[in-house]
Amino acid sequence: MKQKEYILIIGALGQIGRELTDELRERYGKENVLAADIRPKEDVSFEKHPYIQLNVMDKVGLENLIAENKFTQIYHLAAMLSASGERNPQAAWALNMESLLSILDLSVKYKVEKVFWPSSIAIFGPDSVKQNCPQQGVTEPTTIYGISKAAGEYWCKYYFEKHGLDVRSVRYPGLISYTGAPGGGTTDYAVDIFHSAVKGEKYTCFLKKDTALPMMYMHDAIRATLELMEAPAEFLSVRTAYNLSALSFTPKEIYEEIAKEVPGFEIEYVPDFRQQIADSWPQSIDDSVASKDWGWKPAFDLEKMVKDMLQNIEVYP
Ligand code: VAH
Repeated sequence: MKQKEYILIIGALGQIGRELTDELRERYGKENVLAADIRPKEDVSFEKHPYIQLNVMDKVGLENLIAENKFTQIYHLAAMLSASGERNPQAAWALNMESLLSILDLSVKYKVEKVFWPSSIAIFGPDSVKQNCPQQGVTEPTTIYGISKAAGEYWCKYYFEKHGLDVRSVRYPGLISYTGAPGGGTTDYAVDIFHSAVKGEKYTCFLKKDTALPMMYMHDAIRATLELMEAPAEFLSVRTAYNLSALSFTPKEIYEEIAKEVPGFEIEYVPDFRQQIADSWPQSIDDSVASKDWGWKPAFDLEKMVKDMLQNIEVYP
């Protein structure tokens, strides 16, 4: 008799974690998904039950939690993103790498059946193919975030090959969602812009208007994650991380799409240090291997995403 799923999601209050927790609870039952994040319980709105405060860098606490619970799956999302990571490189490397190694080790030790860990198109760099960047090719990331994700991919492949751990990963593009305030990512201008639009404010964009980047609506990202995790292991030919793609647009293009729905909305472009990060990344991604291996296909184009975002966005002060 197969054991019932019991899932731990670390970083449950982050941009991906919020929506992934809700979707996992829909599919596996509220009580079978333990949401964990560094924030204390009293800070947490209670639809995230059951919830536990967890510092993923506390190795003893993390091992006690995993040893005491027979988790069948662990989703490890906690990380410092590209822009924040450049402000604090050592802390970004420590969080992004040490926590992953702890999770990989403990998942083998306590026989966790499946592990998910997010990589990013940030593993690519200035010498990578710019258009339809392939699954395999030049990476050479230039941010600590990208370096940690590239290294993490090889650790995941190592634990799959040496220990048989079924750890799976995707290279998320920039993700856009209406839950939660914009974070420390270079692509988060594409979230921030909606908050300005709905508040009737002029948006000051920190990237140049023609900076095309790979992007994806969070609904697509969550579905991709679960389709990968539920795919039969024998279908999977990639054990670093799958390229994932949906959209590619510039600040000017998303501004114009929003302005169709929000007459009078204005923008100005004042590039900062994040322009250099954006310029180091591909403009679009080839995800044909994900499509071939596990049938990936995005559902949201730019127009459909903009309409859905404006209908649902939670305005943050
Ligand atoms: C960032 N949102 O901007 C993340 C993402 C492709 C970028 O990984 O750092």
